[in-house]
Amino acid sequence: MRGNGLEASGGRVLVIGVGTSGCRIAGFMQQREVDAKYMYASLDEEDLFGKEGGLNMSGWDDSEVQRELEAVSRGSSTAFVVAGLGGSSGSYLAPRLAKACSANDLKTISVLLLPFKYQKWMEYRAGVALEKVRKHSDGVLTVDREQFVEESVEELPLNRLYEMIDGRVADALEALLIGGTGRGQAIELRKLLKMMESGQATLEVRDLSGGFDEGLASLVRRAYSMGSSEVDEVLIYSNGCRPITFDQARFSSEGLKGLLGEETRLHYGSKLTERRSSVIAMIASLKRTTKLRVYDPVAEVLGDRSLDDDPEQGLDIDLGIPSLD
Ligand SMILES: Nc1nc2c(ncn2[C@@H]2O[C@H](COP(=O)(O)OP(=O)(O)OP(=O)(O)O)[C@@H](O)[C@H]2O)c(=O)[nH]1
Ligand SMILES: [Mg+2]
Repeated sequence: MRGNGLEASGGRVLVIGVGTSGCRIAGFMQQREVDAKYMYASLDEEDLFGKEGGLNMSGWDDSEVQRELEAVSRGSSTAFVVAGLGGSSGSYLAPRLAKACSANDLKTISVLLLPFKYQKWMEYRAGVALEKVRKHSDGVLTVDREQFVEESVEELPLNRLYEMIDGRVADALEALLIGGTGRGQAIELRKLLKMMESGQATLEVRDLSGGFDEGLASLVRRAYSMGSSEVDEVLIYSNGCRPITFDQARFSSEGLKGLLGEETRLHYGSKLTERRSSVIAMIASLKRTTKLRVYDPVAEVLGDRSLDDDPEQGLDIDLGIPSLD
């Protein structure tokens, strides 16, 4: 097991895989022996196949989820809730698990995969789930699945494409959890949490089949397309046998500062592992006002207000109707 450099700050990270993608991503990380505690939850028995301690949470209420989490999270102070949104299991269970994590005083980082653009019918559910998860998380990291279509050259069958995506996300998350080895420079989770203070960040991952510089250039282009008014802070890091060199950091930071503005804070990191392949990833923390592609239309209407649990109270909004007494 590789250490995750977080022990000093309070125990092992708890990684919770939720639904098909979440369970697969967490499963990849566990297979690769990333030192963390693992928990798997779904409404679909198939997602839990071969996962020790996998929980079919169909029919569980909030208090059952919370009790389970209390037992599993003993000795951990940070949790990663990993889920794909837009389907059933992830959208339904991720908010509940995030809520249970924060109720157990865990620093909660939720990693949420957004549906493809063509899956319009999933957007509403994904948006609502995202908003709910956000309410219970210290930081939300969204991964737009669309990024993997734009750069995928070969035609993959759908299930292989999903598996490839989940593998890349696992590669990127792994680097946040394993401590710096050899020449690698540790990416501190604390820094990541600080970056996410505004509440949201996005993760972009590139494999290096087109070369390291092309991967890096693709990330820089992506940051640019997000726009300087949206991006607060950027972390670029690699995981695998290829570290980011000083020159690459210097050139890309000149480019990024030129595109995003001098005041944009940039961080670089590399995790060196024995693996032959590498990925390069970027986490961009976004200003609170940034609208993601998938958003909750209800939250949009309510703004800072929220619906009362007690429906009679209603909303304190002047409807402009003259009183009829
Ligand atoms: N065909 C296929 N689709 C997947 C796969 N993984 C994710 N998806 C799609 O992504 C959506 C949401 O992500 P998932 O991680 O699967 O979420 P889920 O909670 O398991 O969703 P459901 O399976 O619909 O309950 C799903 O509804 C599927 O459309 C996969 O391995 N194969
Ligand atoms: Mg599923």
